[in-house]
Amino acid sequence: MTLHATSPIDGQKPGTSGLRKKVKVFQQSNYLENFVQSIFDALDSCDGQRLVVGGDGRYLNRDAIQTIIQMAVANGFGELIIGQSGILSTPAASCVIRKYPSCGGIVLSASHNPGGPDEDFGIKFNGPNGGPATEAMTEVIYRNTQQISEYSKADIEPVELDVIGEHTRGSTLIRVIDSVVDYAELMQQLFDFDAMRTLISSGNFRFCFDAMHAVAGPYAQQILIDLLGAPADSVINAEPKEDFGGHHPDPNLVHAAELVERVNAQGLDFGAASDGDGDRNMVLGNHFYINPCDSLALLAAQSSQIPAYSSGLAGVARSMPTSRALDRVAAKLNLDCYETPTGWKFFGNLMDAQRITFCGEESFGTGSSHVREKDGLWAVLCWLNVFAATGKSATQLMQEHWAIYGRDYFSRHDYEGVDSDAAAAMFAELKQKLPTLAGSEYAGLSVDQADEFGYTDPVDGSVSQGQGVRIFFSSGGRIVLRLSGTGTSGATLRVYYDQFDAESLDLDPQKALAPLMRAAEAIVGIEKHTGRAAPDVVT
Ligand code: G16
Repeated sequence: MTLHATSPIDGQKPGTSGLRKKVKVFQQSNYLENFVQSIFDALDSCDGQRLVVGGDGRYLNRDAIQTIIQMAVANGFGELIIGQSGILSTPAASCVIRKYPSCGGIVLSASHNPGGPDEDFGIKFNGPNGGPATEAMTEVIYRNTQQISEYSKADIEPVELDVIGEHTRGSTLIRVIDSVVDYAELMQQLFDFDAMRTLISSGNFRFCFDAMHAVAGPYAQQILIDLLGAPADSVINAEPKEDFGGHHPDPNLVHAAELVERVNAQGLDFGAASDGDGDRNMVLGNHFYINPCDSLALLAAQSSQIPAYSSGLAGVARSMPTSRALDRVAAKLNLDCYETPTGWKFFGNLMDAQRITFCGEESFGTGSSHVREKDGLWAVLCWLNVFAATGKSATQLMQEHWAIYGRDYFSRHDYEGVDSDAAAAMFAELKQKLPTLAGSEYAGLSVDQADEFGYTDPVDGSVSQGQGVRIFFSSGGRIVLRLSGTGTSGATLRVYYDQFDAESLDLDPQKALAPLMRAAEAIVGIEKHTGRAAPDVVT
C-alpha cells in the first residue's frame, strides 16, 4: 500500500527558514507526510534522483527520517544519502548536497529553538545548490499543502541509521554516511591547518567551543581536537542530545552562559558556541563580546589571511537589519556590498552568480560561498586562522578594526510571545505614519528617512516586499522593526538599533544606543501596543 488519502492541514506555510512548529503539531496524523509530499511534488521529478537527508538530532529526528525514507522510496528516488544516526549539521548537509550532485536535501531542525516532546521541530528543503529553497519554491510547496489529497509511502523495513552502510528498499539505494568526514575535508581545503595547529600547540593560546549538546559536537571534536590537536576540554557539551540537555541551543550571552563564565574565569583567549543545527556562531574574546555584525566585518577585512580567500573576495552581503559595519569594509576594499532581506536563502543567488564570497546576518550567521548555508564552525575556524596568521588577540583585532573603520554600535531587542493581533495593529499604525516621519524630531533625534524595505534580487529579478520598517536618523543612527519568521508561538517583535561612531569606540552599546531606544518608543509606542516595558532578550 503506497497511496494514502489525506486532506490539507492549515498553517503549513514555511517561515524564514522552513516549517517550524511544536513537536506535538508535527505528531498529528499526516502532518509530516503532507509537507514532505508537498516538497516532492514541487520538484520537477523524483524519479531516479538523489536526495540528502539529515537533521540536528533533536527529538523526532529519527522517526521523521524513517517516514521520509518510506516516502522517498514510494516516490521513486534513486538514492538517499543520510547522515549516520540521522545527524547532519545544516552546513554539512549543504556541503554533501554540493559534493554528491543531488536534487536537494531535507534538513530536520528548528535551529536554536529548544527540543523535546513539548518543544520544537522543523523541516526545510534545500535545493541542488545546497542552499535554502528560494521563496518561489517555498510558495509552490505551500500551495501544494493547500491542495494535497494523497501521499505515497512505502511499507518497508526501517533502515539502520546508526551504522555506516548501504541498503536497498524498493529500487532506492540508501547510503548511511559518516556525518563529519565530507565537511571536515572541505574545511581542510579552506584553512591553514598547519598554522592553526602551531598556534594551539604553542600553549600560548587557549580556547573553548561550546557545542551546546547540539549537532556541532561531533564536528568540533573531529576538527578542533583530532585534526588541530586542541586539548580535549576545549570542546564542551559535545554530545548531541534530543533535548539539548534541557537548554536552548542558542549561542548568545544568555543561553551560552556556561561558555562565557568559562572563558572569563579561566582567562581563555577565545570562546565560541554554535546552535542546534550548527549554522550559527557566537564568538568571544577574554571578557570581550563580539557582536555578529562586527565579527562579519572583521572577517571580511582580514579575509586575505585565510588561504581560500587570499586572492580576494568577489563581493559581500548582509541582511538589512545587520549593522553597516560590513559596508565600511566593502567601501575600503572596493567591493560590492549587497543588502538583502532577513533569511539566508537571499544570499544563494548572489553566491551562485559569483557576486559575493562572504555574507552574514546579525542573527549570529556568518558564511561564505564554500557552501550555501551559514556555517558556525567555519566562522570559528576563520577566527582561529586569523589569530594564527596575525598573532593578535580577539580584543586587539577588534579594537584595531574600530580604530580604522569606526564602530557601529548594534543591539537587537526581542519581545517574545507578543499577542499577534497587537503586533499587527502596531505595524499597521507605524506603516501609516511612515510617510510623515522624515523631518520630524522624536526624543531629540531628527528623522532623515523612513520606509519599508523591499528587495529586488539582482540576479533573477524576483521581488520581496514588506521586509521590515527602517527609520534613519540624521545622527547616523537607524532603527529597524520586523516580526520574526521563525517563532512557533505568538509573535516575536524584533527591534534592531545601530549607531555609527567614529570617535568613541569603547562605550557600552546599550548606553550608546539609548537615544535611539527612546526615539523608538516615541515613534512606535512599543509598550502601549505590546504591554511590555522591556524586551525579553537583548543581544
Ligand atoms: C534563520 C534564517 C536566518 C535568519 C534567522 C532569524 O536562522 O536562516 O537567515 O536571520 O532565521 O530569522 P527571524 O528574525 O525571522 O526569526 P536559523 O539559524 O534560525 O535557521
